[in-house]
Formats: sequence, C-alpha cells, structure tokens
Amino acid sequence: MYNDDAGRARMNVSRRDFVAMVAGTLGAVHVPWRKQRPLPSRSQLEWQQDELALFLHFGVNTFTDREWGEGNEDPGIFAPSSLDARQWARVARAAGFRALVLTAKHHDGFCLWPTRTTEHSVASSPWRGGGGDLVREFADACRAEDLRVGLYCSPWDRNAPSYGDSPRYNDLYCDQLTELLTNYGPIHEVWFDGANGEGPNGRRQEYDWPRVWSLVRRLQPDAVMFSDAGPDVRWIGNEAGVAGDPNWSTVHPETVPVPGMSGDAVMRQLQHGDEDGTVWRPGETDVSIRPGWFHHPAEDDRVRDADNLVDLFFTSVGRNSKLLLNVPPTRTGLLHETDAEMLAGMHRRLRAMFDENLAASAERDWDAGSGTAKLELNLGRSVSAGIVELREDIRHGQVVAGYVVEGWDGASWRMLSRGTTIGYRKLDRCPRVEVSRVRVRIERALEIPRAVSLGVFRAG
Ligand code: FUL
Repeated sequence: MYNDDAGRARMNVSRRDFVAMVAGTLGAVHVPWRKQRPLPSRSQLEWQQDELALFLHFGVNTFTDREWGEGNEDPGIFAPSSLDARQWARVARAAGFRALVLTAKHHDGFCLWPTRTTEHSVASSPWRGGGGDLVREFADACRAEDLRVGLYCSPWDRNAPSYGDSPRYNDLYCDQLTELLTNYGPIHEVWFDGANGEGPNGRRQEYDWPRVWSLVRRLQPDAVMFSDAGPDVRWIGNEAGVAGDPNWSTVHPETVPVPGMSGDAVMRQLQHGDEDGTVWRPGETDVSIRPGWFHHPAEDDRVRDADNLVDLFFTSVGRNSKLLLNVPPTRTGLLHETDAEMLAGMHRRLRAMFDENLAASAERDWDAGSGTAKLELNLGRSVSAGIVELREDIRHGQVVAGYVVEGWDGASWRMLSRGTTIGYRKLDRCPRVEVSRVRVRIERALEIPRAVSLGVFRAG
C-alpha cells in the first residue's frame, strides 16, 4: 500500500526534531502533542482500503417509478423479469469495486427478503413464485465475486402499522435487523439513514439508536455501521459526491449524537470532521450515477459519464473518503447497459491514470536538517506530472494539516499543489509540467507523521 518505505523510514525522526523543523519553517508554530490520538479499527481500515462500493436501490419504487414509496404498494408489482444479482456483482468487480450495499428495505417498508416480521415482502410477490429471497441471492453473488456485503434497512417504514408507536416499532426493527444479520453470513457494512417520519397514529417515531447499534455490534462484530452519527463511518454531509476539504477522519461524537440532525455545526462536522476529534469516524461519500436513487426510464440519458465518475473519485477517494456510488437495477432486475458502460469507462480511465507511478523507483531523501520537514524524490529523469498522490499511514492516525508539493523543472521549484489534510489518500490534479524532482513539505501537523508517501502520475 505504501510505496515509500525508504521515505517513511527517513521520516522517523524524533518528535522534538520534528516540532523544531516545523517551527523553523513557519516561525513560532506550536505543534501540540497528544498522548493518544484516535486510530482506525481493523474493520474501518478495511472499509477505507476498499475505496469503491456500489450502492443498489431496488424495490417497489423501481416498479412505480418513484423515489419514496407510500408504503401501500401492492407486492404484486414486484416482478423483475430477469433478475440476476451475479450481473450486478460482475459489473461491480470488473469496474474495480470491492463492496456492494443493497436496500434490503427502503422507506416504503417492502422487504427484499422473506421476513417473518411482515407480509409486505418478496414472499407476497410473483417473483420466483413467492419463493425468492433477494438478500440471499445478493449475498451469494457478492461472495461469488469476492465482494463484501452491505445492507441498508431503512429505519423509516411507511408500511409498518407500529411505526410511531416507538417501543413496538423498535422491537420490529430490531427483529428485522436480527434476521438480516444472522441469516446471511458476514455483513461488512450496515447502512442507516436518518429519515424519520410520523406513524399512522400521528406520532413521530423515536428510534432507539443505542439498542440498534449494540445489536449490530453483537451480531456482526466486524461490520462497520454507517450513519450521520456512525458509530463507525459517518455520512459526508451531502449527496453530491464531494467530501469536505479538509477532511479529518476524526470527529467529536457529541456534535452529531444521532442520525438525522441538521444545522451548521452538524454539517461542518460531517463534511470536514474535526482535527482534534476524539473518535475515528471516517466519511463515506454516497452519490448516485443518475439524478434519482431508484431507476427511472426517463433518466436513462442522464447517467453520469466516465469523466464525471472520475471526477467523483477525486472528490471522494482522493479526499480521504470512500465512494459509495449508487447504480440502480432496472425493472428487469439488471443494471442498465449505459450505467455498466460508464462504470467500465471510469475503471479504464483510472487504470490508465494510476497504473504507473512515475516516482516508484525514485531516490528518496527526507531532509530533516534545513529547517523544513520535507520529503524529496529524485525521479532520475524528466517526467510530465499531472497528478500527485499523498498518503499517510493511517494505522497510526491522521496528523497532516497542511502541505505543499513542488516539482523541479530544471531551473526552479514550481508549486504543483497545496492542501490541508492528507489521510488515507489525497489526490491533486496539478498543472502539467516536466519535472525531474518532486518534494512535499509538511507545513502543519498535529504530531510527527510516521509516514507520508508521495506518488506522481500522468494526467491520464
Ligand atoms: C436517504 C433516502 O431518503 C433516499 O431515498 C436514499 O435512500 C438515500 C441514500 O438516503 O436518506
């Protein structure tokens, strides 16, 4: 993962030296030292290393052409003609995605598995003669393609009669989660949104989040839980595909204690995290390849193209986030060929961009003596740089708060990019320029970065 072992080793200077170096660069800068900064769990690390996950919105809305069902849809309309979850998984895998998240239940309450908790499910539909289980087919397809399995079970349920009668609905919801988390093998991500409405009794449902989170933790200890409030992975604060800059993986949990909160402080925390946050809760960027989350035939010519998807990669994965890209199956039960084509195009472009790190065999020099904290790479030849990539070794936390990357054009150092946070992966497009050496100067950091690696790529 880190292509810069030598550089990392050289960065292993003493804490006092580093503070002195940064102070030397910037004058009287104070670099605070904290005893224990938050670190990612193994599951959070794996979640982030996957980089790309595919989101699948599918259900009765696919057949009514709506975004939010009312909850009174006839299960008889759920009749995909040639559903093949293996096609979803194959398309995802071929495009470099490593995990999938399916809407096991959306706000309309229709369950894609034959639940014991309600008749409002695939068991009442004509699909597979009422004997189908889409969560099973989905999980099997993911595993056959070596992809991780994620499930979204909407807390807001417009079909359940008990919704709004808070304790009763919370029991039902926990029963549904229990089915999903015990009958389908290892689940890697459990996805919760913050939508919250009133039940038939006219009362607003009060969710029991502590109960839900501890249930998931008990049943699937290795799963990450996503919501505005985590607890493992946070929403990035918008559905436009753009993570905040800066983007810290740490947050103050008391700012967003439960999903569904609004306000400036909440949004700021979701988009940017907090540099002195007390828990590790990296941001996930969910966005759709189409205007809607569900498939609508009228949007078939409004699919994001491959260049647009590459831009999303830069503003999510390239900003220390993970991209959860929604690609909704059509009424046939297959991904639309246009969407599949755009995913393949995105993959081809990303491979062309990142296949060759022009700095892979560069000589590295960590300069700790001249009053600047910088990593310099001698490329040994002149290359046309178009993209710079920075990484911190986040197993040791996230600490860089300001950096500059420069390239030597034969006569002088030219600025290629300047930024704030790095984290797991930071990608900057830079002016195309021929350079034979590149360097990154860390201008501000919370403590000594154990490892920062620098890659240089063509613009693609
Ligand atoms: C939101 C929902 O209301 C949308 O329909 C969609 O599922 C989105 C991903 O989450 O909360």
